[in-house]
Amino acid sequence: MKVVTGVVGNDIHVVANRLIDLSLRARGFEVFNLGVNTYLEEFFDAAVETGAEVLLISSLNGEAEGWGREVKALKAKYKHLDNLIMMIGGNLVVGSGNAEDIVPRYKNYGFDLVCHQVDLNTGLDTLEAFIQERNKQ
Ligand code: B12
Repeated sequence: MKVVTGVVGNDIHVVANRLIDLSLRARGFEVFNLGVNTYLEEFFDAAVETGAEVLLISSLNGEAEGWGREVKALKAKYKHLDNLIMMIGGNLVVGSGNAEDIVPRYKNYGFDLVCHQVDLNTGLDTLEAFIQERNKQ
């Protein structure tokens, strides 16, 4: 299964991105890693070009909050992305915040899976469970 990943916005935190790349590959995913400093349009363009089934966005400096609000409107401009699984994780706000508020907000932005300060393996287990469940339908 193909996954596009990267770090959204003007965010240069690269360590998690490298780990995400390695962990996805170890789980058998085909990874297209756009790296740090990636804009939403670039993620969607890459998803179209690669035919990816999953878009996994990372944010560490908290910028995702601003970008997240643009997701629905921007995605609607692309054809063939209706079935794209949208996942986001890392530090999803500036400063502290609690997942009970953050998760529904990001779901409303258009993400299927939201992992605020969730460790990577737990997040990827959740992704695999989500894919399995979807394949049953
Ligand atoms: C190293 C570091 C830097 C380095 C980055 C070097 C580099 N090229 O990567 C430098 C010094 C450059 C830096 C700069 C800045 N940083 Co900095 N940085 C850190 C630090 C100390 C460690 C980050 C790291 O690499 N951790 C190791 C990795 C493996 O862990 P991780 O990033 O947390 O990722 C894990 C999880 O989050 C998760 N994960 C990540 N993404 C995803 C996605 C999914 C889907 C899932 C499931 C899981 C997941 O998986 C990873 C493994 O479990 C953290 C503090 C900390 N202790 O975490 C601050 C931190 C991330 N930085 C922060 C800030 C504010 C900045 C600056 C804005 C500071 C400044 N005023 O200039 C700039 C931002 C520059 C920019 N344009 O982005 C804040 C962000 C706060 C927020 N969100 O509110 C933090 C949390 C520090 C703090 N406590 O305030 N930083």
